[in-house]
Amino acid sequence: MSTSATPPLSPLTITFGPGNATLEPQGQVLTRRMSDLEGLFVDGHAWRQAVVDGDPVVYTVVSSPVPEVPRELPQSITTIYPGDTGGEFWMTKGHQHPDPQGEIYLGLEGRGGLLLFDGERAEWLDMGPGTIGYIPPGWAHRSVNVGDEPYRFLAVYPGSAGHDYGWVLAHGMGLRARRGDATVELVPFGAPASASDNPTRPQE
Ligand code: S6P
Ligand code: ZN
Repeated sequence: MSTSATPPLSPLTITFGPGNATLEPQGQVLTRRMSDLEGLFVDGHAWRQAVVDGDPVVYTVVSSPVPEVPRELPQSITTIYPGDTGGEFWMTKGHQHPDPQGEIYLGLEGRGGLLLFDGERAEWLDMGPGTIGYIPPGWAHRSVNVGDEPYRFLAVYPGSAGHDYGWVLAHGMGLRARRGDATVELVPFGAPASASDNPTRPQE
């Protein structure tokens, strides 16, 4: 199987490829570049400059062939590359599941964080190899690379859950993860970008 399979599926094994970066057999592969992340970083000037300066790949999502349909349990590996834009660590778009169902993440490589937001309360879970992060039903979720190497995790989620990206654009994620002196600094979602991160931006 090399793309999405059609149910009913026969029992199968799925194995990790080299460096835990791929799944075998493999389904869809998604590549998210900086230009796909418009409106997500608080510093829009830094985001635009990063698009002009080569539009780097921020993350990839490699899926197994198990399809996103009711009763199936699809899996995927997300790899977020290291970096920051205007001081804000590189991250996934983030989404809500329109059909509120739980999901689990298993950290595989690198250092990351799982930011969760239920519309009122935000939670941050430190993630690394061997950590299981549980996403309860109804919590929007975004992953962040807070290290210097690719951060990689496996996700397993109900096939009927769906993905709503507009919810995050409308409601935010409660917090943002910024590069601090020694570690990650969590700041309120609406906090402005720091001017020193972007020398081309006029001082207010
Ligand atoms: C799916 C699961 C992950 C994300 C992936 C990319 O429910 O949460 O596979 O899709 O980490 O994030 P996003 O927010 O771009 O879908
Ligand atoms: Zn999800």
